[in-house]
Amino acid sequence: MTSIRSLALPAALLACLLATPLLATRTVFAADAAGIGVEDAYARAVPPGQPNSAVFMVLTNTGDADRALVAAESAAAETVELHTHTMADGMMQMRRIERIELPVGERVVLQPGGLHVMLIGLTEQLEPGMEVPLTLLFDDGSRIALNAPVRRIEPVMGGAMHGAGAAGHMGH
Ligand SMILES: [Cu+2]
Repeated sequence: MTSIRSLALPAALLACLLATPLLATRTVFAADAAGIGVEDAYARAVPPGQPNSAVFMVLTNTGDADRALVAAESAAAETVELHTHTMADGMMQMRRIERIELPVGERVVLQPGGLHVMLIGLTEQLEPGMEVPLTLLFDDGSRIALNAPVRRIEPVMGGAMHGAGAAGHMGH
């Protein structure tokens, strides 16, 4: 099976990513790009036939200005959107948002049941052991490229995932 990783990044950038674990923290590398640290990025493994998935991570604004994540790109999906979960009519629902605010000094957690980077129309089934290439775009025009390892994630919001009309969005 072809790994999504093979779709990925220019050699120089890939070398940089591979070198990252040698640094004290991943934040050191990412902050070079945008004053934003990216930690613990991972993508949700999906069963066969599931066309969508999501990527989660922790973003820390280590710079001196408020920032926002305004878009993301990935070769792993036809469409990539920024999403959050909100309560509507007593039910937790996912919806698209324009940006994820990253105030100075704050740590913003993208996690199941909350903020996430939505992968819509997967180009390949995501299985543990694979990595999803992802580029984050910020409001100052800067970008951070990373590879998010695929992990199996147990549903954490059991009840919320079973709402009517949520079938297409199960598990995010
Ligand atoms: Cu979503």
